[in-house]
Amino acid sequence: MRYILATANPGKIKEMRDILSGLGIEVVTRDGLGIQIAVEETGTTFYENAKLKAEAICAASKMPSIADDSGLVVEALDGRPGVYSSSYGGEALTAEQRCMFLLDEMKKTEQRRAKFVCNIVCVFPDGNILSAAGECNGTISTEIKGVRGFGYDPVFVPDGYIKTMAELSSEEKNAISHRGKALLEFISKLKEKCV
Ligand code: ITT
Repeated sequence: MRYILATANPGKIKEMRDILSGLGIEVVTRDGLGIQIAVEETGTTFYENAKLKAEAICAASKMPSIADDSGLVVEALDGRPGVYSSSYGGEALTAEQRCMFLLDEMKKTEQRRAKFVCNIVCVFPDGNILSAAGECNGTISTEIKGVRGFGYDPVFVPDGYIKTMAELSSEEKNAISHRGKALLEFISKLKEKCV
């Protein structure tokens, strides 16, 4: 069975494609099928937003749709940016400016614990839904470091590492990331469903 990825974020698409193809799942992108609808993320949880995206893309493509909703949850900021990670500090900011904005906010605190969270929701054309979640714990660095990955990777140091996520290879990131863990759980549920 072929799946469509409900995300428009190129960083997510690369990681999801790498991880899923390694597990034998064939995926196509929204761009690949010319599906350009914008989905309003009106939910207040990662799960709700992932479900909204998967439902909309499944309705448009008539294919099983895998959505990822994810973000960075910072303890000292009461969980911000959380579900609003992609627009934190202002819609128009670049990823680097968003990281700078976060480092600025962190100047008010000594506490740097944070986690990346990812919810995967797959909606099938018959209405069935399969979901999975993953987290990656770590700390917020004091400066921007590394050029790999995307988003907040240059300011996130995973537990057990002294490098930021943006200094890790894609294989290293996928092995420990919130997205890698969520997709692994998703595949295991998918296999259970299909046997
Ligand atoms: P789609 O809705 O099209 O999937 P998006 O980027 O808007 O793309 P989200 O609403 O889920 O997706 O926002 C997630 C944001 O959280 C993302 O833009 C990054 O800023 C951040 N993020 C999520 N996963 C990340 C990762 O692995 N590394 C760095 N930042 C990440």
